[in-house]
Amino acid sequence: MSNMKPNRILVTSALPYINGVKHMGNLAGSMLPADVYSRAMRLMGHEVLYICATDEHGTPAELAAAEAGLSVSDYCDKMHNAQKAAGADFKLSYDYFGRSSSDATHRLTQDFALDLETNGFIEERTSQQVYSIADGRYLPDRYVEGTCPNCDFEAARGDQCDNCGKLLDPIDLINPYSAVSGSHDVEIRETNHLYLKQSEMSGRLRDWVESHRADWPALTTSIAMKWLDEGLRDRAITRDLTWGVPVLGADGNVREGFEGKVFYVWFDAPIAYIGATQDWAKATGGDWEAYWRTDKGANDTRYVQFMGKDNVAFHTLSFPTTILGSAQPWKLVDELKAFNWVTWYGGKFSTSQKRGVFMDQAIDIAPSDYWRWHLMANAPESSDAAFTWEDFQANINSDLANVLGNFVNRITSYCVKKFVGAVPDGGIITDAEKWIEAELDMRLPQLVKYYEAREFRKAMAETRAIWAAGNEYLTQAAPWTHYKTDVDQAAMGVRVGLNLVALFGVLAQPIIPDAAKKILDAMNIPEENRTWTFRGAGACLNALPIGLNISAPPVLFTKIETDDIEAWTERFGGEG
Ligand code: B3M
Ligand code: ZN
Repeated sequence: MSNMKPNRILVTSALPYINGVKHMGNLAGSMLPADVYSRAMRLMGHEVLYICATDEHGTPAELAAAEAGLSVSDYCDKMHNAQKAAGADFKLSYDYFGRSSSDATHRLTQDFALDLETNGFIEERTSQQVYSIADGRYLPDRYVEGTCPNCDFEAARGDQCDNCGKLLDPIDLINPYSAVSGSHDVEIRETNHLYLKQSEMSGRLRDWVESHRADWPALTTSIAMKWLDEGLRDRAITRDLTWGVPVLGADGNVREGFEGKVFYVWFDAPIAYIGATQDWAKATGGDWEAYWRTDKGANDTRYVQFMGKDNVAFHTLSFPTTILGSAQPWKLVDELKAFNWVTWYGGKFSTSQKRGVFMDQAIDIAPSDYWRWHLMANAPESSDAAFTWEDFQANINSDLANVLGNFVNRITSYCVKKFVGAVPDGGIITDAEKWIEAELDMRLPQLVKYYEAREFRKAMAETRAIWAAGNEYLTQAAPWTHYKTDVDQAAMGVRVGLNLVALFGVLAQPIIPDAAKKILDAMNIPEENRTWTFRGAGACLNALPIGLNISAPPVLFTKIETDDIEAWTERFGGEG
């Protein structure tokens, strides 16, 4: 039922900043949905390349390294590996998890900047910057904090106010102070920087965003149009920092007057999507140009980006300005899925205030399948979504343990007990079989459509409804009742039930891969039969060969107890 011909799909998710293992909100708002989508598209036979990387430049890296007492380079090495490990714990199936600090991204960034300047989209300007006399340095972005001019929040960062989300220029801050030393002994000084002339691209950007109004989520297009309607400002794309991509002239040497300056992290970070793809190609022999160069096949690639709403402006305005302004055949994004935020009981996650659970902690208290299911079933698509331990417990115990786990266990255990653990033949088609076939003929194509449209809450709800239909079938077919008087008809119920178990295992792979593997292993489904192309419910219900030996899988989901919730609330915070 897929309305997509087999396709080459490039998937990227917003690059997690290097500073610290990410919280569940970061996971839910970019990497996890990108992974579920990538797995679902692979399952349906598409060629998918899922690229991500650590975002290693800018003030987040420098400040965090200083706090850790490490050089920035050593800190990035350490934290790249920590984030890569956290991704593996959550079964994030990146084809490559790269680093924005790689040579490939350095080279690409410098080439883009030269092309943009040649084409008149970059120019050098003198600007005003906050300078700390006490620290003897300029204070770009997060090096300076102060009162937000928009909402009076007193600890706003120089680049963005955490309280109201507004993007700021450090000189906008009221009562600024150094985030390094806390000193208020600061002054505004002139400094020269390169500016990306977004304002000159706004007409083309508006046309491009308008062209996607029908197929992009309203959240994406509304954010882009808001910035365009406010009038795009040219933005400084270099900083007075030492860690980052150096600013080179056409001769390959440091550009005159730019010693001690590097490109702004948001200029090079999206370019790292390309750099990490080049690093993937270097590591695997793959063809990166088929994904990124429209003169080398990328027009046949569908590029899908995943990110949180605070990253949309950069991905719909400044990065496309870089791509379009280069006048090189680089690929623009085709689909952009933006998410609202997962909140912690309605508030922000915070390490310092012990509010929220982070990836490395979460994996210690519950299996990745539990988190994957809960975060996707409650994905913050049309609004922010509050995480609560109570909802987490309810979803896991009901959806996974009761609806899916109980179904699988009941029918496989019964087959082992009464039909020697082999798929039995026999029986006639009754209303029960007609019902489940009609139900699946309606629901399975719908599930495919939700995945293709990247509507994750709906895809999860449809998946749960399919599991519930399996339980309803067993209630109608009641093999255990028939067994007393008509073993053949009992065999029909068991056979169809086992085919449902196999189908549920195949469909669970994008979401809860560990449980899916246990189910498919117990059903003796060979690896090569674990992809899925919908050919009508009838085929799904008769896929297993008669006589196939199966077993009852181990307990798939242990219920979450109230004691667990109390302990986790104590450790990670909860209501209030
Ligand atoms: N590192 C994530 C953030 O803003 C940022 C994304 C970059 S994607 C190129 O938290
Ligand atoms: Zn603010």
